[in-house]
Amino acid sequence: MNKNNLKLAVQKNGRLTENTLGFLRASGLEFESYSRKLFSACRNMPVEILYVRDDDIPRLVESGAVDLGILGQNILNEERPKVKKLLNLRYGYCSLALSVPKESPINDISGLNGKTIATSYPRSTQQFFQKYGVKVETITIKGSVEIAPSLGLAAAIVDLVSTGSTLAMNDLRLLTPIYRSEAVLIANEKLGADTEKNPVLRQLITRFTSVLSAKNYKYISLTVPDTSAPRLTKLLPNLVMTALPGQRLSVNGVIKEDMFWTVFDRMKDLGAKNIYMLPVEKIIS
Ligand code: PRT
Ligand code: ZN
Repeated sequence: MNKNNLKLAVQKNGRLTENTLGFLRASGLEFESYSRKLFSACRNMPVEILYVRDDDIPRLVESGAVDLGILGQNILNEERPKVKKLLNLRYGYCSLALSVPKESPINDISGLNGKTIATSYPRSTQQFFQKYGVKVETITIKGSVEIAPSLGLAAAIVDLVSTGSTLAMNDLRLLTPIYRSEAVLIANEKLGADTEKNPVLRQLITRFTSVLSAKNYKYISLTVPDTSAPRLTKLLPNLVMTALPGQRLSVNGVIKEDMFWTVFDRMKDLGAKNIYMLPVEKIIS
């Protein structure tokens, strides 16, 4: 390892690993990774990737042992390390949620007054119940929190949920979400002052944001009769139009994905044909 290289800690082997490595590669970082590797030096940038347990990332970044880390927002909320959050990365989506056994008579938060809640997130749990003025005990369990109610350990659980299938499998029902989470990029608080590392950091953030903003956009391509041009320009002002034989125009450009279905029907009315929508990999502006 080289001390002037920017160091980024990522989860070694877990739910965030595949998406994180995919995101880094989409951002143009070239590196080897296989399951037994502890760190990789990037071939094309002075960046080193360290593979660690996600629980260790807050301390590694806070202490400055590494400069950057990628982990779930849920861990930040729970541990509140002194680090700077730089970006939401738009994968690893889940919610921290309060759930009770299907047959439980409890139907609202206040119904849990005086009860015990099993969780790996005691701080988030206590903070949530305090907000509602409800007093609960928490019992901290690191794995398989879902089985605590059936063992008679707790009246409810607070755990991460994504599809909800684990809840269903354990005969639990969701009472209320507590907060939403996704993967985030964090930095050591003093990193901005490191003049040696700053240019690389800026370059990396530019690459990350160009990959993230591309996720919002789609490349669209279609043809319309040339008489539709004025109305189409009104609808989608930033598209490029090129004349085709047969009084038709070829129309191309980038649109916001959430606009697509709203304009789709109107484009049909304008005689649009050969409509293609493609993902955009990167946007550099
Ligand atoms: O070994 P290491 O300590 O690094 O990993 P870990 O076992 O502590 O974490 P891991 O890999 O399970 O999760 C890493 C991160 O992924 C979490 O901190 C979250 O930010 C994010 N994430 C996204 C999730 C989930 N979705 C998720 N569904 N983390 C955990 N779960 C678990 C949840 O705890 C429950 O057991 O999946 C189950 C529920 O899933 P569904 O789909 O059945 O609802
Ligand atoms: Zn962990």
